Amino acid sequence: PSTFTHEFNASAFKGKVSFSTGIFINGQFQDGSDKTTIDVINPTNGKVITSVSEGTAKDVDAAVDAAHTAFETTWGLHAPGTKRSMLMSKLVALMEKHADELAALEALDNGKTFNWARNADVAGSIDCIRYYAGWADKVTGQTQETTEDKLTYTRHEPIGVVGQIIPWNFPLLMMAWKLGPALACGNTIVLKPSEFTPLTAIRMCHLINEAGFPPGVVNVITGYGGSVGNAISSHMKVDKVAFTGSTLVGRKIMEAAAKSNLKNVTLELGGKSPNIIFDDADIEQAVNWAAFGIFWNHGQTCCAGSRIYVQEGIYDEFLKRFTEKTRTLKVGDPFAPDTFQGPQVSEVQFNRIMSYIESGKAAGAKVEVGGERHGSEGYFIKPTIFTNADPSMKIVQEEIFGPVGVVIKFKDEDDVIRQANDTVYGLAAAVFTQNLNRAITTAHRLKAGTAWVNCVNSLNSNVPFGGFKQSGIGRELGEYALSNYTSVKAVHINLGHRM
Ligand code: TXE
Repeated sequence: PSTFTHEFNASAFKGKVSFSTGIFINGQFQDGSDKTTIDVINPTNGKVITSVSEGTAKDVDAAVDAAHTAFETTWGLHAPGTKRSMLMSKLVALMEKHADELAALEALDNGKTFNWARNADVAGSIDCIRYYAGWADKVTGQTQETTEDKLTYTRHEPIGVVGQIIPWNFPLLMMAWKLGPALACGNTIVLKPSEFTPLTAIRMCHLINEAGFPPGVVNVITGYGGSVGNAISSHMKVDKVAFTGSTLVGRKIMEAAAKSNLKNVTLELGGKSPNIIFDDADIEQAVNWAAFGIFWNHGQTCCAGSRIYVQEGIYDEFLKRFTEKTRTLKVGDPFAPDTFQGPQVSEVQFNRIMSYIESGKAAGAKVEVGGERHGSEGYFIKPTIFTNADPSMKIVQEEIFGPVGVVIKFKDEDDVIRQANDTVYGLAAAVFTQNLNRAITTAHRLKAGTAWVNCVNSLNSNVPFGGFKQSGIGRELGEYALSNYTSVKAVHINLGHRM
């Protein structure tokens, strides 16, 4: 396989990075079986950064075999929790050692700023693996009292070989969310990163080897969804598939699982999260959080607060301040220290977002700020706010996954709850108010897997995250995620009951 070499020369990070970019099976880097490659594009200028090996269904077979062997010999029930925990802690130490490099790779490949990559993505990934390293020797079953002539207990056994398919919006963080609980519980892994952002996943494979994980415990196949992703989700010897991405592909994954071996499925899908701002909110804080809610990570966040409902008493004031705040968000080079927003991840995503902006304009919504590309090179889009939108418009109903928010006026609590819940999604929701009762009752009435009060996009490794309705199945993070990666076995032992 080829080697990726890059010289970073930004004030945020200087240094040469060089590593092999093959697919990673049984601890070895190798070319894909067809010897083809995928170009990795720099979203700031549309130019090729490097190319990585393209995996195939045949490579998935080899990875699954390696994962099976590891599961039956060196991992699974053969590696005690203390050993799994120790190896995961070694990985954490290596991620800390290479944190700046990982952040620089993420900024280069995805377009997010180095600062956010370092302080959110990389820091959050380290925190997540560390959190699950702590769980690895604490995954235990229960004993059940039945009758005195019987002993019954449960074991939480690893499921086996798990497939994990992840997106491009938080490449390293989504890898950490997937690897952490799966490894802690003793599963072996075949993971596919997004074809748009494979670099940090490949770099992690080097760190996984260096940490001393037995070969085959983690296998990473770079490649396309239709080939590698489909091969994983329809594989007869993959026991579980975990996916983060679009609702459209989530359906395909479930279908492939159903048509193959009925593998266990967990999904983290799209969202169109409401952000509700009541008259009595601290308006300055509401403006700052609302901007963070929709514009952080360039709007490419599954829980982005894309529908901003503002009560009529403060609507004009909020809109004025929100528009002003939005104008101050600096768009540009991800490595410049004062940049808030870099380019969208890819040309496809850029075009998708621009077509949503055009559809909003054509449907008669008003652009308060932004509404066009930024500059003439790369995939930059100005932070955009729409008003005067009808609830049936695409910009109100569909996930745009870009820096595009819609501000909508509402009258009272019942009115806004009805509008907020009028969506096929249910990933997250936020409410801003200084009235405690209203905060809690609203949080409880919103149909969403996460309800934020006076904050947005706030995540912790020990707090579960996942969706109601078409936003997903299962929960990531926290103790809850462990149940995605264990099979419960009930053991009944007869102590003297004779037939
Ligand atoms: O996602 P895909 P795309 C949403 C967001 C965005 C839209 C499209 O609205 O605009 O999805 O983005 C793999 N079998 N989200 O097209 O295709 C693919 O290779 C198995 C929300 O980039 O869902 C990649 O690794 N796998 C989201 C992963 O699925 C398949 C994050 C996600 O890509 C496959 C990303 C197939 N048939 C996009 N086809 C979130 N919830 O955070 C593709 N893949």
